[in-house]
Amino acid sequence: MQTTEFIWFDGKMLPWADARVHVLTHALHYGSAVFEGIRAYACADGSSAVFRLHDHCQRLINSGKILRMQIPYTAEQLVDACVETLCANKLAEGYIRPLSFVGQGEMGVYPGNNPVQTIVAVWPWGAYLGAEALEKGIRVKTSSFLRSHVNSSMSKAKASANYINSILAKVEAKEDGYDEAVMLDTNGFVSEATGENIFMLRGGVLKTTPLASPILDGLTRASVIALARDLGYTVEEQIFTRDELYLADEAFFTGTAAEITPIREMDRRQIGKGEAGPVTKHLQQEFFRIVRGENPKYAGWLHTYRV
Ligand code: PPE
Repeated sequence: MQTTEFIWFDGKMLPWADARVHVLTHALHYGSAVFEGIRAYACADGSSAVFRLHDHCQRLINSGKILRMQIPYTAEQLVDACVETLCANKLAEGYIRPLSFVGQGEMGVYPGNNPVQTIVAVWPWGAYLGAEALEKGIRVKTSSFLRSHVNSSMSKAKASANYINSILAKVEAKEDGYDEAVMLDTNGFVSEATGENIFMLRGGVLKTTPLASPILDGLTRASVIALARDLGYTVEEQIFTRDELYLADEAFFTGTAAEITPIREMDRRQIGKGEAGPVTKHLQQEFFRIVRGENPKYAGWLHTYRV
């Protein structure tokens, strides 16, 4: 990865190499941490825009609430920490990773009074699923691993521990020669990918998994639902099966890291024409205009700064 100079650590701006924790940090043993992934984009006028920064910071606090992990900052303070870290690193475009974790103190599953510590790191991060993915689409497979039941892992928390489920699926998919995994829920319906929500288009209707499924309440998902409706598309939040996806005219993933990534093949079946479809391309194009501050209608989604 491309490193930067500073990491925000509980209010202090530390040199990258000095942002360290002890090996008996609770989170390292039990996964007791929550995080965010946020993107900042360079705009044509020389400023930069962070996409839905406040919403991401609020989601971090919400994730903590679900896990009974009290994060000692307000969303506004976290917003400031993110912008400070971007500016300290003179990063006009890149990825922002806030993380709150249970620190060192007692060992054992019960987190007790161990401190909750927070960091914000930033770094340049290109296309998540490879340079060609955004344009040409990716190949995916149904994972043999199910997304955890809604009452097993709390999917609405972006909790580090949840990602062992994603890692199992991602490694399997990559080792089998695919780019990403589509995960089914414990009822057998499509849920999401290892780090992305999923949309399919069939017969002119866009469908995405409902929040009652074991999925993260993705901010890109919510933004694409709103954008698609504004553009006149019909969007339904509805469960669907893997074979409905096989017959889709178009399908794509959404996520901060993955942005809007078309799916061109699933389980060795071509999706639509086997390329990024016209609706996917339309949404992609509008999405990239919005995040770069080129559509004033959605300026409310952007937090601008200058390095
Ligand atoms: N589902 C999961 C499981 C998930 O991890 C993400 C984001 C999403 C959906 C989409 O959420 P949103 O970013 O709010 O639209 N995954 C983050 C982590 C990726 C990583 O490998 O790290 C991300 O995209 O930043």
